[in-house]
Order: sequence, then C-alpha cells, then structure tokens
Amino acid sequence: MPETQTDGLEVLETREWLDSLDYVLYKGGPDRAGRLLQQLSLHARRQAGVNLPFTATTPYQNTIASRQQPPFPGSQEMERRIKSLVRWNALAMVVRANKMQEGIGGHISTFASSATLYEVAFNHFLHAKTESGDRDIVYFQGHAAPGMYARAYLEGRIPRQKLENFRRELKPGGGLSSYPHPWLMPDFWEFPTVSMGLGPIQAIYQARFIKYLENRGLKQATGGKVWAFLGDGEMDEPESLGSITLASRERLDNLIFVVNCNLQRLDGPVRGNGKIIQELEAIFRGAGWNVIKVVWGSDWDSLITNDRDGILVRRLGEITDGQYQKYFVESGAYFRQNLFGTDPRLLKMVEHLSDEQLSRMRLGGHDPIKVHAAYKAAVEHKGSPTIILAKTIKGYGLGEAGEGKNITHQQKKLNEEELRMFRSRFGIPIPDEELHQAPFYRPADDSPEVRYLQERRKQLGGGYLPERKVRAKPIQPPAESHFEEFYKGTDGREVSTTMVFVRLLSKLLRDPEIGKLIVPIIPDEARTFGMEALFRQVGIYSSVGQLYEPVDMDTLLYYKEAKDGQILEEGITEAGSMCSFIAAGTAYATHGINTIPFFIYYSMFGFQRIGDLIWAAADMRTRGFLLGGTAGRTTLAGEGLQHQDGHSHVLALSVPNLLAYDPAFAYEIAIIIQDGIKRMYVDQESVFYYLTVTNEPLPMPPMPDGKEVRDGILKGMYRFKASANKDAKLHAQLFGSGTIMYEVLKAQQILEEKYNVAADVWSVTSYKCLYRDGNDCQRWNMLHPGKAPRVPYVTQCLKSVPGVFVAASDYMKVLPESIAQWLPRPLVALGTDGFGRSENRGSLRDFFEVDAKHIVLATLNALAREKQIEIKQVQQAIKDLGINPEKPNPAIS
Ligand SMILES: Cc1ncc(C[n+]2csc(CCOP(=O)(O)OP(=O)(O)O)c2C)c(N)n1
Ligand SMILES: [Mg+2]
Repeated sequence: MPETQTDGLEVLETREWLDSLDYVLYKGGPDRAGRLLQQLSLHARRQAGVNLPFTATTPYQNTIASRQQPPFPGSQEMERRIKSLVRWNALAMVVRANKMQEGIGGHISTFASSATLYEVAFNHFLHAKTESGDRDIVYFQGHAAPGMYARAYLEGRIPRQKLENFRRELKPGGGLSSYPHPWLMPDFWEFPTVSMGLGPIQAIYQARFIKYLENRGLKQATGGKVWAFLGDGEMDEPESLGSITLASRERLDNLIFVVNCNLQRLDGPVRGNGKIIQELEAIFRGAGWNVIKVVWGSDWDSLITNDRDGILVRRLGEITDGQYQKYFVESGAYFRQNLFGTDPRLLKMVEHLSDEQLSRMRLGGHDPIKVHAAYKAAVEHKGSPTIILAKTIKGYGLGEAGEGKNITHQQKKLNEEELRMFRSRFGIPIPDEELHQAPFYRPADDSPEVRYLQERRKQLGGGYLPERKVRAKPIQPPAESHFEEFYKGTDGREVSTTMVFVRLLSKLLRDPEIGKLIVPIIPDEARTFGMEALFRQVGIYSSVGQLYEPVDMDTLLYYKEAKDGQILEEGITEAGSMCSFIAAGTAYATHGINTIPFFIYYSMFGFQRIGDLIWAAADMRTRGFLLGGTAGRTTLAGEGLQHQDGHSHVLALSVPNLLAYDPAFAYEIAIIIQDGIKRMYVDQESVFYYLTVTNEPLPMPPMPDGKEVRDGILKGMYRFKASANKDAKLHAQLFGSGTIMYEVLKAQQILEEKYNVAADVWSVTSYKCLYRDGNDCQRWNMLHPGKAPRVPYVTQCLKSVPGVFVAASDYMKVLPESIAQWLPRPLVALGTDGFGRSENRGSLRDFFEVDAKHIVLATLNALAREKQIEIKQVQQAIKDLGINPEKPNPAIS
C-alpha cells in the first residue's frame, strides 16, 4: 500500500509486481489479469490469512480505461456546435420567459450540466423506432425539459412561437409545459418525471414489464432499452433506490440509468462531506448492477495513465464533493495548490500545465468520448442493468452567473454581460446588439448543423424523442355473457364484493379475446382477497419459471410460478405495483398493446401512500382498474387505525380523470367494469377507475329492472328500493353506499315499522361522479345567464321526491356533503371521520354512528327540524334505540 512505501525497496517491489501485471494484461487481456488477481487474493488468504478489506467501491476514476474506449463514431466538432445551439436556446427560453413574465420560473443549470449526456444519446443511441418495430423508451429528467424543447426546435418539431410561450400554456396558440406532462402535451411527453424518484422506479418496472410482455408472447423481443436520466440529488428519494434489486434479480439488461452527478441539488451540495458517485457505486454494485463511472474527461487521461503508483487517484478519492465544487468556481492556481499541493510528486505531475489549462480540465460527463464509451458499454452489457454515474458541473457554461454555485439551480436571469460570455463561449452567431433580448437561434434546414442532426436521427432508424403516440387500435367489447350472472343476485347466499370482483376477473381472464390482455397485479395480498385460485388458473409471472418444487405442489391451488404466468405478484410494494399498473395501463401508447391492468390492494395503502404515483398515472393517461380491497372504515373488522380506510374516496376526488365508485352490489360492479372496459379500451378515453371492494359477506340482490338503473349506477346514483308504504305522512330519502347500504336498508325497515316513515333507498355508487356533474352544470349556468339552466343529475333524481335526506357511507362525511348544494332540501351526512379501532363491525358502526339505529336517529332529527315530528319523539327514540348521547365523538377520539 502506498502509505507504507517509505523505503525505496518497497517501491521497487511494487513496481516489479505492476510490471508483471502489465505483461499479463498485454499478453492475456483484462479477463486473464482479473482471474490472476483473484487467484492471488485466494492464495494470500489460504497461506497467511491475508484478508483484503471489504470495499464496495472502486477507485475514484473512470470504469472504462482510456485504452478500452471505442473510437468516437461522429464528428465531434459538428456535435459540439449542435450542442451549443441547444444549450443557447434552452437558456434563452428560460431567460426570455422570465423577462416577459417576472417569476414564471424555469431551470437553466440542470440541462447546462447534462447537455453532453443527452446529445451523445440523441446522436448515437436513442431509437425512436427501428425496423424491427422496437424502440428505446426514455425517461427524461424533468428539470432538463428546456433542453428537450430546444432540441426539438432544432429538429423542426416545435415552432418558435411555442418556445416563446414556455411556461405560458394558456397563451393563444398554446405553450410548453414546465416539465414533462403527457396530459398537457400528449403528442410529445410520455412520462412525467418531475416529482423526483418517480422516474427511476417507473423505469425499472417498465423494463420489467417489457420482459413480461415478451415472455408472455405479447411482444416480440427486439432489444429496445429503457433509459432513465436522473439527478444525483434525486437518488435520495426512497423510490429511486427502493426497487433496484428487482432490476438486478430480474436481470434487466434492457435498463440503463444515467445519473447526472453534478454534485448539487437545489440548496447546495448533494454530499458536501462525502462523494455521491462513490456512494451510489457502492449501493448499486451491492445490488448487482453493472456500474460505469464516468468521472474524468480525456484531459485527465495521460495523468491517470502515468499515475503508476496510484497516488493521484488516491488523492482524487480523498477530496470531498464540497471541495470539488469549490474547484469549479476557483482559479487554476487554487486548484493546483489545494489538490496537488499535498504531495510534491503530485505537483510534478501537473507542472507542464498552466493554471489556465488546469482550470479547464474537463470532467467525464462533459466529454462526448467518455460518455459515448459508457453508453456503448451499457448497451452491449448482458445479464444485469447498468447505471452510469457521470460527473458534471451544475450550470456548466454559465460562468459567473452560476456555474457550480449553490444558487445555480434557481438561476433564471442573466444580464447582458453574462449572456455575452455564454454566447462567446459556445460560439453562437448572435450579434452584441441583439443579445439583451436573448433571441432564439436556429440555422436553416440545409445548414451543416441541421443536416448532420437529421442524418444522425435517420441513421438511428428515424423519428425523434420524446414523442408520444397512441399505437394500439381499439378492442372489441367483451361478451355480455361474462357480466350477466351478476345481474341475478345470489339468492340469499352471502358473498363479499371482493369475491364478486375476483369471480368476474377470473371470467374475463378466460375470454378468448381480452383474457390474455388482462394483467392482475397484487402486492402480496392474493390470499387476503381470495384470489389464490388464480395462481393455478393463469400462473404467477416469473422470468425464470419455477426453479423449485413448491411446498403446496400436491394441492389444487398451488403457488405456480411460470415464465408465461399472467399475475404480477409484486411482493410487498404498493409503489412497485403501481408502477406495473402504470406500465400496463399505458402500454396502449408505449407499446401499442391494450393490456388491461387490475391492481388490487389494501385501500388504506393506496391514495395516501402512493398518491403521487396515482397522480402521475393520471397525467400519463393510464388506463385500468385500481381496486381498493378490504375497504371501509367499519367494514374491515379488527385491523384498527392503520388499516381501516374511510377517506380514500375523498382523496380520489382530487384526481381529475379518475372515476371513483363505492359499489354495494354485485351487479353494480359488473356494470361499472363492463362500462370501464368500453370507455377505456373501445372508446379510447383517457380515464381510469377506482373501485372499493369489501370483505363483508352479504346476500347480493338481483338488479332492479329499468334502463335508468344501469345509467344511474354509472352516473352515481339510482333508486334501489322505493318504500312500500304508500300512505305514510312522513317521508325520507336514504342514501347508502358500499356495505353501509345494508345498514341503510335495515334503517328503512325500522323507520317504516316503528316510526311510520316511508323511506326510499338510493344506492349512491359515486359521490365523485355526482359532484363532478353538479359542478359542471353550475359552472355552465354561471357562464350562460339567461339560457335554460342545466340541471345536475342529482337534482333531477331528487327534485320532486318527498321527505328529508340522510346519507350514510363508510367514508368521511364530507363525501356526501359534497353534493348537498344540489339537493332541494338540507342533507344530513353520516360518515366515519376519525381514527379506526380494532373491533368488530357492529361495534365499529355504533362507534362511528353509521349503523341502522344512527341512520334512524338522523332521519328523525331531520323530520323534527322540519317540524314534522316532535322533539320529544326523537328523545324517546334515542332511548328506544339504545344510543348513548354522551359517547365520545369518533371524529377526534
Ligand atoms: C418529490 C420532489 N421533491 C422536491 C422537488 C423540488 N426540486 C426540484 S429540482 C430539485 C433539486 C434537484 O437536484 P438533482 O436531482 O441533483 O438534479 P439536478 O438539477 O442537480 O440535475 C428539487 C429539490 C421535486 N421536484 N420533487
Ligand atoms: Mg444534481
């Protein structure tokens, strides 16, 4: 080791060994040398117990040595010019936008640091389409969006006018969204990545989903790659790292992460006191990834090659990222003194370089040759995913305006002098007098730059990235016969709505047309939901099949893993499952395959745990069904506070293109799913579905007759059961949803029998649909005074029915209250606000005041308020019903 090289003898000895190794390298190549080193290490351990200290990292240098680099296959000069133009337009876009509209924001320095990483990829690696029909799938770093727009501008895909309207999407003619949003730019962006961490985890599951499609024969294996361009700060998100072992376990050699290690995040250094590249290397090597470090540019080659004793690389490894960042902003003299000044031998190595030359020594991530070598190695690598860790400078090229400075992430304004420096550094032909406007610059279509760029794209198979296209054709609706049995009811037999769903799913899986397109996704809860029969029916997907004899092989429903298995049994990861849902639910666009995902999970661990992924799914126009299982605050008995969900439907209100249903009966589920498949896969609407299903066994009634029932189920409500008592003077309209519907039905009976109140029962399948429709009408009416007003569907249902309105559900009161404004009279809402409890259903419904007796009490109170009955009667009812008025308020206890 260098520390002990105090005397000349040891130095000599080390030299001899190194020379011998060089000879082996020369004669036998790197593989032979590697085997020899392993043998040496084994030998030393056996003979004398020499244990090499464990290290997860390699020295702080490039993984690919300079002599292993392939030649650069293009014109470096031309590519530099193109890159400079992209750089300029990306910067101009942000600067202009902020000149025109103070505070509109945008980011310059992220793309400034990653321009080379993208340009090399665009010119040499990224296929928008290939002859084989495959292509590369790319997750672009959200904050680098200006760079992607700037390139599309040079490619002639985005007009100048749109560039002018960066971050001004509401301007006439439209603008460009701040970040990748397929919802807003459905022909351009495919994947929203700007919520950090969602890009990397989605890329992993996308790469796995591609293998799934290939192994199941739904897609030809043609070698496209999934690329994810990521920030080094972003790697701190749990989602970034949480699924990386899935990628190596599944041997996803179709996956490449490119981490732009500019050592900075928003506020300051990512690892001021450490080294992010080394830290990530250790993590990813430990997880079984192929790690390629691109630390130093070609300027460093001769220094590192001549560093025979390794003192330079050792010194480079001692310096913290915070200090490296300091070098970016300091002079060459400081750099020499601080880095090399610790050892006279180091100083000697750089004595031939001027301070100026030293300060311009390029980093690996800014050197196309190094980046190209890394990409080529990544693309050719087999057997595991690859991560490229490329060292760059944040705000590269901005000079005094922010290069390497802590403020650089937020920099969006450059003064004239700063613009001049940038312009001159990158050789943009814009005269001084125009500089203050930061004008866009695009050379003519027949300029050498544009011709070169277009030719490179053609060489890669044509087409551009990013680009989003709907590639799948609509499907035929599945046969009515799958759904019919559910209309009949169960004749008193008790089944849960989860069982109903599972039965329907297994029927759909047998459909000759759409069966193979269905993707059941489960995060280790199949047995909870009674889905184990599907294990055998369609198998659990495993890229290697089943390499063991399952312990339950002799049972009918054994745990069957198969290469063409259909179920994605994800293990305990709702986030990962959601990413599979997104990959499957966007395959109609990404891969031209209409896969139909059904993701079933504990409803509590959906919206509140992975709500941001659900939001991204919405942005991406994902199709499919989310099934919130074991739903309802009082229906999931026993499980308590952390499991009992009484608010996912409230959270579901927030997702614009999500339809949310809380069905009570089997036929409602059948109708909703049938219509969902039609809307999403036949009519190609950009919506997706959330259905809550519960585990309480209940008798399923037959579907009442009438078209208005089917329509009502889909629109959000319909009259399920009118009162049989035609003579009563007192009336009520009761709304029930989910399993609480059965409490409402009990209340209807009590009200009729004991209190002579004729109550109609409405099944409210979706407060969200009613709320949407109500607002839509109200808005239209506000904007069109004097025109015949539109009447919300809920008002149409209820405007002429008699009596008081009482709603009860297993969700928060705010859910029914959201539609109260469109009712002709006040609504009383019962719901499950508060923390759950470990208890049985009866006690829970008593505690949350959503059981039949509380529904009766609420109805009587409403009647008393309307002066239709006496207060005394209500007081008496409290006694008769056995309600304790002093019980604690569940909302806050
Ligand atoms: C989930 C999430 N949290 C916070 C942010 C706000 N944010 C935007 S950029 C940024 C810093 C990014 O740093 P890094 O990942 O290193 O990217 P760089 O710009 O340096 O390439 C932060 C914190 C975000 N976009 N997403
Ligand atoms: Mg960074």
